[in-house]
Amino acid sequence: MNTLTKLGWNEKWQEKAGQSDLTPARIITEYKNLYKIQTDTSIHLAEVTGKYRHQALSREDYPAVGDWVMVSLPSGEGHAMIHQVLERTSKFSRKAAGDLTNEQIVAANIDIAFLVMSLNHDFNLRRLERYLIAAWESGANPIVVLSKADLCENSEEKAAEAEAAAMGVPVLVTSAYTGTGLDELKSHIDHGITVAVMGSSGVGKSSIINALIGEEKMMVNDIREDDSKGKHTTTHRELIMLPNKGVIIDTPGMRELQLWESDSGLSQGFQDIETLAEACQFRDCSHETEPGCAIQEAIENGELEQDRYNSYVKLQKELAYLDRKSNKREQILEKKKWKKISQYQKQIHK
Ligand SMILES: Nc1nc2c(ncn2[C@@H]2O[C@H](COP(=O)(O)OP(=O)(O)OP(=O)(O)O)[C@@H](O)[C@H]2O)c(=O)[nH]1
Ligand SMILES: [Mg+2]
Ligand SMILES: [Zn+2]
Repeated sequence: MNTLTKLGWNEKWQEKAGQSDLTPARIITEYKNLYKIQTDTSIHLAEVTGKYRHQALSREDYPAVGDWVMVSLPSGEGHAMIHQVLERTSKFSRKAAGDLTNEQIVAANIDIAFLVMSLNHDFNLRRLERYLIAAWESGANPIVVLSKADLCENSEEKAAEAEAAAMGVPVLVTSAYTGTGLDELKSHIDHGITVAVMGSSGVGKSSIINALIGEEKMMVNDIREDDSKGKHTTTHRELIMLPNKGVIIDTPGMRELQLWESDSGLSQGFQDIETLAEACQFRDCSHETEPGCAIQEAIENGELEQDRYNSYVKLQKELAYLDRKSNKREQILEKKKWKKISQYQKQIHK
């Protein structure tokens, strides 16, 4: 099998690439304005062409780790030039930190998202719900990976709680130290599959990847006693080929996952609540004080946890707010686009 195929290249990508003199490559690392790419035969640093930069309207138009790009290679020293990003099949996005209206793509073209949560300090069902929504929205299939089982005495109990919140998504109990659950993790990865590993800083994402590849490739800070604290050990997103099959993307821990958008992710993540709501007496039930409210009833009889419902309401509000923001942003982008077009036309007519 050639390198490109190992990286996940297939007929569908070939079709998207069409007939081209350019070389296909995958983005394996992203730095500031600079990328590391892998072609079938070599690895290069790469940047986008001037034309590309000129046409890009916003951050999500730029390549992200996992993207397939069409490049021209340098004849000698120098960077490869990225001319085109092939249309993504999936993207895991978040709201860019400190920026209300920008989308940050954490990883593109992923098939599976490992949502890692440690069984000690990081365990938090509300956070898990948030990750699940982002994963559903991404187009990838989520798998919940509970890590550091060796540090937890009631991991079965916690797994059951996570299963209840994850509704049908596989929940695996693992330990990078003892090897628990790693075979099951591996069983989800196949040829041509791209996995992205997400979660808070210090939950053991890089350790899991090291355990899967069987060597200490990714940096792990062994002095750190606790998770969720201190500096991030992994600082760049990076795509790595697994020794047997598939590729995996390591990501720096997120302090907080701010949702970017969700058309269907929220519904998929909270199907239990949306199904209940269908049984409310009033179609426009606000699930507060109305008679015949199936949700209030389910909370009372313990079928639905109050915390889970609160979480749903909170996330819904957050997404509605973002939606209003991003409508505004679309308008700004539209203006930008027309400005670019008119500048371009002026240039031609000079
Ligand atoms: N006890 C125990 N400790 C672990 C396990 N996996 C990782 N650790 C420790 O947890 C700490 C963080 O591990 P990393 O793999 O660097 O975590 P990370 O999620 O990649 O962190 P960032 O790169 O900062 O996002 C290190 O000190 C590891 O040695 C495990 O299965 N059991
Ligand atoms: Mg790491
Ligand atoms: Zn109701």
